[in-house]
Amino acid sequence: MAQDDTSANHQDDKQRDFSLNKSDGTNKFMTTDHGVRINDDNNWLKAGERGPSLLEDFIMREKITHFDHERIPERIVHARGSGAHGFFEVTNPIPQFTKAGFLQKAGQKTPVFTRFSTVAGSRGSTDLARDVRGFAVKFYTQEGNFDLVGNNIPVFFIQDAAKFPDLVHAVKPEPHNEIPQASSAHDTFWDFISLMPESMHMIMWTMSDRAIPRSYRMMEGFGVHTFRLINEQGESHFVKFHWKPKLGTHAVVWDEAQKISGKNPDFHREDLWEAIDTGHFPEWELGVQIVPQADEFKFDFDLLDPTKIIPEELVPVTIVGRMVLNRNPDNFFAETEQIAFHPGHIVPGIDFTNDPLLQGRLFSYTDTQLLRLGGPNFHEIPINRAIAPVHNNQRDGFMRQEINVGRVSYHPNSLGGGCPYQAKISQGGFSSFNERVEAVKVRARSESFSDHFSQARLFYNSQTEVEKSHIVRALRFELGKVDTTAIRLRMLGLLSKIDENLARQVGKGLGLPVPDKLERPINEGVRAEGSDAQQPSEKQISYEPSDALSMINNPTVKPSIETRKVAVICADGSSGENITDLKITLLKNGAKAFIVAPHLGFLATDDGGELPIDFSFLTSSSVLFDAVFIPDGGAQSQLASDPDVVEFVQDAYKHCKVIGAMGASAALLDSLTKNKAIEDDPGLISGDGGTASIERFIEAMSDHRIWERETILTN
Ligand code: HDE
Repeated sequence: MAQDDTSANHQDDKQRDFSLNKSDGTNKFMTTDHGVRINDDNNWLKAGERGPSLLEDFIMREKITHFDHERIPERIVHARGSGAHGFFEVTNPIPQFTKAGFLQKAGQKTPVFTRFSTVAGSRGSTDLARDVRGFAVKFYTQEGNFDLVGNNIPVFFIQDAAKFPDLVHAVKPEPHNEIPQASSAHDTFWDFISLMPESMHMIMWTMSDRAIPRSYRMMEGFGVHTFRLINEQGESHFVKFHWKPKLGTHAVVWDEAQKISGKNPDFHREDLWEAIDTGHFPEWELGVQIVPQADEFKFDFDLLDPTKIIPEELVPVTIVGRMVLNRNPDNFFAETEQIAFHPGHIVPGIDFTNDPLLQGRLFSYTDTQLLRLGGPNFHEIPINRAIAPVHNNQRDGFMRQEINVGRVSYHPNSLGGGCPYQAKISQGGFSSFNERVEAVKVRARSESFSDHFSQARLFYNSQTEVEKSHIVRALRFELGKVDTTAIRLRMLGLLSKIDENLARQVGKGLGLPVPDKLERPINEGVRAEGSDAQQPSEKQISYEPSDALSMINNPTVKPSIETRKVAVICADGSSGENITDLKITLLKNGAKAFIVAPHLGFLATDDGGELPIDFSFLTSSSVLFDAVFIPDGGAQSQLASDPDVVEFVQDAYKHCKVIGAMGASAALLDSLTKNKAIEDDPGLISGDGGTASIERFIEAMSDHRIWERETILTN
């Protein structure tokens, strides 16, 4: 529905109002859940001071009972996550493609809540697992809630929802011993994958650094499936949704990820929280790839196949708006845990396609909330409530909050004046796109879904040499953790269908030859083009490499050090002037310096001053920072003999981070680089600590990582 002006303006002002449900408990008497004031919260009612506790104590029984019931089932997938409030603002309205009210006018704002997550791990697992990241956005629009429940990877492992339980069973900890947690590096996952050639494109993405982001704020997001946009005339266009991060798309390296998992498993959660807390609001642009209905069969791949992208070179991404996350939740459980996303929460102007993965999801998400949130009234939980008015004849059920008055709860009715009325399409009533479907009922996969390797190859070929080597190493790691040789061999066979050299390199790491032929049976029951039912397709489409698929060449990446963290390694006697100059210049550039020293408290600087120390070498680690700076000042010999300091700097070096060593501290760099010349490495900055050297340090940092160093290190 095209909104009239009044409601569109109203939408701009509308905030989600939680005030009725908020409570901070300050300056209030403690009461029971039923409002009786409590006089003693420390002692259970007893028969005598040293006697048995009495069952009669309704106060303590209520307290303990509530506590016993505090946990709800964690999400079966995407259990570990973090979220934030914000808004979506239209910058380039697209009424020609969609009648969705929230996309009609430039400047129009819609409140959102966004939750990021890992997939495989439990609620308490590490943020830095090698995994897909969920990227789920709830738009509270005037026409109802629209959930864009996507991932940071634009394709998926499987083509049909029927295989989802198998995929998840395979990747979760193995059932006999519940090992390993939040990791795909084990036999059952790779057993399944090695029998599912359709997963090969997604595997290339999950083995790339996309699966170990530097920050949730530095990830792209994708709606994955092809959806439809429907305009006022009822015309349909296919659409793929993209989120492009303002800070660029960046990752950590695998060794770093594993160390972060030990040093700070909340690394991403904390990063998101701190960024919002300090006013560095994370921001993404929302882009759309639009394909006219008439072009449905124009491509060499099927638009309905969720293991395929539409290369941006074929259909460019048009930016329609931006999302800013500007408020942390007040309560993790109430908001981040209880939010219920559903790809079936759509609004007029947006519609589904027959993507068989999407279709299965439409069933799954309500079903899971019924269990997880305890019944059919989860839409009444504050974080899930629509700002659009809700009226229907749904009634009762566990934990019903609304008191529906009157005696009418059916339609049609005359006793209630016919209310609530059904809306005509012209009044904003939802109507599905009238797609013609004439078909035979079958349990089958479309032939057009059978090319499993061309886009996997496109992805691999679009990576820089450094990124390719990370994929090789990730596969060596993951398959190296697999005990069953037959599974490793099957994977090498599949990889060779993507790229012979990739398979050979992985095989070298595993000490195994690449098999000539794919072992049977593979992927039973999934039809493959031009062959019997068990072999993947031989069809090959050749694509031009695409920069949008690389992280290093990604068009979202611009030189910036905004919100980056620098560890300033100090000991008593370090140059106060160097440290202060660096701190000021970093702040001006939106980044921050933290003093790390052998002890906490205050640092005695060379000029007789004192500076507060942020971390000791015990409470922090190189992997928690983006760069390292060692000021001048005579503390070098003290630092050089401290193994914690040496490890700190060596890790930064190994992880391709920029290291600035001022004055005499440069000697520390010599010992790092051994025989390699410092001049060859643009990320090793020495100087006098003055403005020029600090500027060179910042400039080098703005490239995120010094990837050339990997080549220097391995040669
Ligand atoms: Fe999900 N997925 N999924 N998924 N998914 C869930 O819903 C499911 C899929 C995604 O932050 C569950 O509330 C099936 C693709 C995200 O709360 C569950 C299939 C994509 C989140 C579920 C898929 C996603 C979920 C678990 C195959 C990317 C977290 C708890 C047919 C486009 C949302 C819950 C949040 C969560 C089912 C595949 C994204 C069980 C059956 C493809 C981001 O309903």
